[in-house]
Amino acid sequence: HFLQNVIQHPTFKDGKVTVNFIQNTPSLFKIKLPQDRTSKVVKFLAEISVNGNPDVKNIEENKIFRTPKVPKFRASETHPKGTKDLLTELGPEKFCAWLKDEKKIHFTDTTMRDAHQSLLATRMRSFDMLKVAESFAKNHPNTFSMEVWGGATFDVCLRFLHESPWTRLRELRKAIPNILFQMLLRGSNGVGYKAYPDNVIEKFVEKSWENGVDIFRIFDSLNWVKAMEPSINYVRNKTGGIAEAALSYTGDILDVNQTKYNLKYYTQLAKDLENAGAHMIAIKDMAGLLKPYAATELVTALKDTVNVPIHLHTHDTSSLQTASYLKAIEAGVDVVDVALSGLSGLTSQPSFNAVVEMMKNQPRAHEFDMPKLNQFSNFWEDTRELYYPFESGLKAGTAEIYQHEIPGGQYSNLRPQATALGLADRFDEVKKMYADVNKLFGNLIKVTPSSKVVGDMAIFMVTNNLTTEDVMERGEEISFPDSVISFFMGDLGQPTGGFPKKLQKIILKNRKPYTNRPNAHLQPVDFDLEYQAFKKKFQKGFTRAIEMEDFLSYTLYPKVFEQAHENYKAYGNLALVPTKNFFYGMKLREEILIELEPGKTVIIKLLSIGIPNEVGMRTVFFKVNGENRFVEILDKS
Ligand code: 3PY
Ligand code: ZN
Repeated sequence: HFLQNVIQHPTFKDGKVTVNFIQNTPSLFKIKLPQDRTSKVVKFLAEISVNGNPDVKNIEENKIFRTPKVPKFRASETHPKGTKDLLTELGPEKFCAWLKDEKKIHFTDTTMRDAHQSLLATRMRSFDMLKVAESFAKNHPNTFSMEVWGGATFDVCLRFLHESPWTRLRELRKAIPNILFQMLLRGSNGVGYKAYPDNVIEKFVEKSWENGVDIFRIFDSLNWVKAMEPSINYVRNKTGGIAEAALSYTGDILDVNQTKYNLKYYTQLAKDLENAGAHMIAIKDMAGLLKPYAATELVTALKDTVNVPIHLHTHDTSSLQTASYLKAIEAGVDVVDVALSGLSGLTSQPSFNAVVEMMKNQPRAHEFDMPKLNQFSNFWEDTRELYYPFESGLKAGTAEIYQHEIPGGQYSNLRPQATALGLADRFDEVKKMYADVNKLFGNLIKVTPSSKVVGDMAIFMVTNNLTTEDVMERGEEISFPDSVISFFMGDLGQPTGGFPKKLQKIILKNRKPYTNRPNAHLQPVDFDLEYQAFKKKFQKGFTRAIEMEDFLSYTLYPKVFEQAHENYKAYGNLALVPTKNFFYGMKLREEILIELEPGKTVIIKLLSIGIPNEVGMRTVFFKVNGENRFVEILDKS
């Protein structure tokens, strides 16, 4: 490249070369890059180093990061047998019977899904997960399951991390073939915020199983059994996996004044879900409201009511939830959800490490190699530093949760959402309004997406200085947020006890709501036709064959997929870029290694960033595998 530049330079062509020609002509070192994988990744690094990652706000200059250490494991040995092997051997029914007979308490590790969704706005990258995946699988094969997929991770993977969620799942499956994988499925809403046609959910379930999901935790944001039934059936009929149906817990069953969601309500719901075909029942305490003595009551009652194993999920927002686990374990719960300590506590799950210690030398103890388990916690504690701009800001447990009931997974998003709208100093009002809106809406189960509707309305009311009285008295003049209108139309299903009629009229104005399943109104996707059209549209730019999985991503999130595709065409596979450089670019003289594929590594060193020229372009010089390269980047500042 360099010689080409010399030969083609006008001075050289005119035969006017002097001894200082090379020294005085820096453009000779400007080597145009071919559009290969290396060039694309270099272009990305140049872009982020000049303009920053648009997803990252409030950067601390000169922040020092620690180097996370991967706990040792034997790479050459095969994976020890785990629950995945047992499920393959027994099938879902017998597997669940085995679990019910187990005396030991079992653990689901949520580190790679709910923990970072609830603490770090879902930004955990596959790069960091894959670093420790094999080591975890080989060191702790007695983990019951790992929640690694679903919920908000699908959307965030594509939208902000520029990764394919399907590739994440496959890569993790390869590294962890022995432990059950679990995903969170929002029933008829899939992994989105609205209902999708039934045949899309069916295909999604089938493909999730094929790519590695074993346990499908299915919930509905209003606890509407009708909305969960189809997903339960798809898991039963289209996969060899486990249909775990969830009762989303709200309120307080021990409070005699709270009559809507009482013990009877939950036991009936569990019975209905068992009758609908659930292999397991989850208590999904998404806001961390299930207090210790309520856990005793609920787990005891559920054990008396249904014959399937009970799985308990909570968020430690109040810092009280380890006590609830103790009570639930005493009452016979089969599995509890925990997160490795470095990513546990507060809006995340209780600490895996601490709960194992709590049970040591007790009848239901489950032995883990504690020094090793603690090393994994340290890995995540160090890795977490890289994600500091996404921390929610909550520093201590808060009993306020019992008033506002904001789910853990929403809390870490609501504050930035409020801040972006200029409500940073009014977040207390937003939380209070969240509770007021819940009351106004008739006391809802609040979990994605119904929780988003309540959050949107709360932010809307605080922004516009509206009270609940204003809404009831002069709501006819108010244009409500789209999500609120859609909710009152019935787009997310029917809440227990129905919608408050007067409010529904105010919000819908002259539109007529419906009461059957939202999916019943949706045209099924014609897979033969639409998949072919999709392939035609997107094949250009793909470096591999397009798959049905890509089409599903597009069907769920069309705009996000298109953007991710454009990004892929420009920069290639960004999941390979180390997290520090993905979020913060490169520092001058920094040298990094990127493994483009096993055995093919590029060494990239940032040499200099030039000053902007008259049109704002900066020339960024690198050394790439020992060769000088440059990229021109528009400075957007
Ligand atoms: C999700 O749907 O993403 C949740 O985590 C709900 O709790
Ligand atoms: Zn959760």
